[in-house]
Amino acid sequence: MAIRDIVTLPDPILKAVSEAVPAVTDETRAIFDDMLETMYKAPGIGLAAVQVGITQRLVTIDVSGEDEPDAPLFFANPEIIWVSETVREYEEGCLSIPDMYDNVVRPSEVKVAFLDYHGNRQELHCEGLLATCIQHEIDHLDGVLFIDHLSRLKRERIVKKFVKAKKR
Ligand code: GNR
Ligand code: NI
Repeated sequence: MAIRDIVTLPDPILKAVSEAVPAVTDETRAIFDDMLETMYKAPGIGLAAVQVGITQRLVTIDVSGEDEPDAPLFFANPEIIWVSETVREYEEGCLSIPDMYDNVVRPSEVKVAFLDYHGNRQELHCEGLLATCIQHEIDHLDGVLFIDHLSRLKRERIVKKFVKAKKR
């Protein structure tokens, strides 16, 4: 396992649409393992492969609390197959735009189909923080960041502030 560098704004790779994996192989699992280690080290609750420069549709998530045992989740080719009509607003952040936060409104529950760590097809009903996080991560696979859900004014303010902070 290895910790990989996390790509930050304004790297254009963050706008890339990632490619579906044809199958979950040992090579895929090696990427999953590195992603999990990188995510825990950051620390973050989710990571998309594109954030470590790999444009494959792979996501790791762990929304367990600090005093709970680790509960890693691995998603290959995750697809949202159902969304609730109810929404939830949550203050999001992103490891690719460190220290910038704003409220994003998304469906409060989603059902996701994906291939797990072993390549088995699964469906998972997500709510709460997990629902917010999986939607944030699937957005990354489509080149979308949480700031793309904000008004242009708010987005441009965050990008400007981040780029300025990064230069210091
Ligand atoms: O660590 C993270 N926290 C977070 C908080 C609210 C909504 C989404 C997230 S995901 C983020 C890690 C990250 O950037 N994943 O892509
Ligand atoms: Ni992110």
